[in-house]
Amino acid sequence: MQKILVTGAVGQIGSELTMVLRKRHGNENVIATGHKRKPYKTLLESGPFHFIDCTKINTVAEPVKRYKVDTIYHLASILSVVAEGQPQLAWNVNMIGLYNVLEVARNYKCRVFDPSSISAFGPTTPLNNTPQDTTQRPNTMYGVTKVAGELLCDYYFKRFGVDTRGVRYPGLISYKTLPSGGTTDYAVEIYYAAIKQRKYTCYLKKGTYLDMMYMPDALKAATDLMEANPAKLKHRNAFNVTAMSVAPEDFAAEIKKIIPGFTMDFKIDSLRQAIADSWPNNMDDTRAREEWGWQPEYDLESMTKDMIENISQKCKMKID
Ligand code: AKB
Repeated sequence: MQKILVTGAVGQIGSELTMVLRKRHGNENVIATGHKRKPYKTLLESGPFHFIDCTKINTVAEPVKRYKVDTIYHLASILSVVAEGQPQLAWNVNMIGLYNVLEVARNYKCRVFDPSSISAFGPTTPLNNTPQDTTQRPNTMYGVTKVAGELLCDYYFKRFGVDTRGVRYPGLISYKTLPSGGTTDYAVEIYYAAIKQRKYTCYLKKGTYLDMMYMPDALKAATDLMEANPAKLKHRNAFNVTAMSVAPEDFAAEIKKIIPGFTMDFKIDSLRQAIADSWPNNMDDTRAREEWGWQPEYDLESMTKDMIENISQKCKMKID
């Protein structure tokens, strides 16, 4: 039986991944950890929860040692917009935090899942059909930490034999936990606004294509990769994975099919637009498909239907 520790368990991915892992491996075998944010009742009551600070190695090592952890899903990270505002904080959390997790993994023989992101690419990367192996010269602090993280994870695998694996996540969309401080957050906001106000003001321009993915697929990517046969992995850190390439007007058109009165206008945020413009329009995820069978289930249409159904229920609002 695996003993798993999840960092960032109160965040957008962590809150859902922890519950999936608990269902699969048993509640007591998945140790959720967070930093400051209060954990949700279900997270807190369904299994062990500890506050840790990834920038302090002892706080990471303590639960790993205590619970004899063998697998770490390291999800604690500062996202792109916050990282541009506070680059020093982003370096600390994203780099020192990862370094500490890798050191603990080396000492206690743990496997590590560490997600990278589309932000690991930059303005000189091919924008369309972005290859798995290509130019990576990001111009944001978040992107710098993600490329460095990919390299560091590869280094720990080659140098110390730590079984590190990762994916480059696109913008993630979920109705359960809101993202915070990312460039792609609009893709979640738009659904809440459509249901609550029937209108949305988008901070990215029409025609800004970005890779996106529905959360159930993002969770599947993490667990499938961690369960993949290592002999088949030619790449490790990190695999391009995508489910759809979408611009704001595509979301609006899909939402309008279910909420015909929905309207969208634009008020461009120059920081977030510049970040989005530096990221790929669509990635080529052939390597993930070939090496560990990656296959997303949701497209824009099925995701939109599911998002609208679930948010309406959550907000107790009827769509007519
Ligand atoms: C962000 O927008 O910062 C994140 C990401 C794409 O990594 N969602």
